[in-house]
Amino acid sequence: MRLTRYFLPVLKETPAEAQIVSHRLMLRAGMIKQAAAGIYSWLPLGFRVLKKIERIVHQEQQRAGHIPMLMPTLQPADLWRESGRYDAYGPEMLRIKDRHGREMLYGPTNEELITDIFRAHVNSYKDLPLTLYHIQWKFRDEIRPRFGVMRGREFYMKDGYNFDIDRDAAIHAYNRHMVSYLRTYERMGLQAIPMRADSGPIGGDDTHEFLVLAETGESEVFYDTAVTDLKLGDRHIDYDDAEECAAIAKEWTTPYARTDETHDEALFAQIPEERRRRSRGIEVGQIFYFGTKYSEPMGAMVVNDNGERVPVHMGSHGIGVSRLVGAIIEASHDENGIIWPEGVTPFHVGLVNLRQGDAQTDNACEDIYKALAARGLETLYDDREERAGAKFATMDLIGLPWRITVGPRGLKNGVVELTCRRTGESEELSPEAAVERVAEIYTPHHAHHLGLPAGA
Ligand code: P5A
Repeated sequence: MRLTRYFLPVLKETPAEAQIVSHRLMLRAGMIKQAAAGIYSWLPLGFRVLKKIERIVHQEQQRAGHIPMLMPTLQPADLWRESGRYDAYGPEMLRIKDRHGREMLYGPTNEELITDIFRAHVNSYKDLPLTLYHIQWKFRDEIRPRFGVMRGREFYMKDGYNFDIDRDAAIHAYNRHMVSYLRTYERMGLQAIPMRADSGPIGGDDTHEFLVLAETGESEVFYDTAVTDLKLGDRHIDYDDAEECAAIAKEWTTPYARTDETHDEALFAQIPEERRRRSRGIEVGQIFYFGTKYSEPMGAMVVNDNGERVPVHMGSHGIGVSRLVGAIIEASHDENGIIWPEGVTPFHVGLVNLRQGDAQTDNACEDIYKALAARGLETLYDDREERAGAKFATMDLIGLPWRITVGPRGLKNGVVELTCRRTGESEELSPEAAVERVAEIYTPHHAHHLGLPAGA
């Protein structure tokens, strides 16, 4: 993408209304624009990051064997009366009447809608296990929307629902989600710690939230630093293997890690003092096992292998896709701007032309731009007639992890400069070698979708 043809409305001033760094940087980098309190338009740069995150979520869900679909944002109120949640949900639910006076709502979550789909089509244990998910906009009329996309009213969520014959099978689904979530967050360059939490309006006793540690987080958290040493890395995981999933879930949930809702001071005190931490975190996901809470009142039954009709055991599992954009920035920025992890960066590399209009420099940039594209790399080419300082400031603000800088002086010696946004370190290379290096850096990130179904 050539910057002269793009839409990147960066702001020079720091917007006064933004209280936390991710909100400030998203506004300054021209990623979002507020439409109403807690409701945002995603401008092109923000949209690219949102889509990158969404893609990782899709890939990891499908790797775990979960099936994508799409449900609507508007739902009939009657379904929620069946589960008893229509009144229980309270003023956070946006209630709407259509022209015929029918009561509708903008879905804050989809347990009822998916249970209705299930009961219409599935009758036998032979069709289980089944996990369906979608990524769709949700609406919660939060009393205090704030921090930009972090606590929005309209927000983008991945929500998945498992249907299993009994508790054991549903607990496997729970563990499978936990493991796939750990992988999902790691690919985004985040450490998200599963913490025992409270289930709130979704219900059930088994629930974990995934928290990214950050001073600006809305949740108070208590943990043993042993949990922060854990990493999945390149481990091969067989998601159908219940024992393997349970073992990984146990590894992550054995060290003490809880939110203030479930915190137990006596248990916490048993951890060696040097490993005890009290901090804040951003909740980027939550998983639930709630058994037959929805299947029983809504009649989602299957015939088991004894010929009896039994309610299915269910759980639901959410990832805050739009919130993640803010959470990643909270975890990865410096005083000059955002520093995108390679897995979610809106463009893989920035290309800076130091002497726009100089034929040799322009030609070298064009060649590099084409060579990067030929390797499947997305480049933001700053082809504006601007001072070098202004171009660097824009690149630093929008946070592309790698930058290739091309100027007449370097070209005289046959070199361009490759700069790492995170460390600030630069190296001089031939244009070909610079392209090669960037391609190498992204190879592991591009390899992730291999072996997945089309569309993943
Ligand atoms: C699980 C999926 C649920 O709704 N039902 C379907 C369950 N869980 S949850 O914890 O309430 O939400 C899942 C994740 O969505 C994000 N989230 C939000 N993001 C931005 N703004 C909001 N107002 C907001 N509310 C929830 C969180 O990341 C949460 O973990």
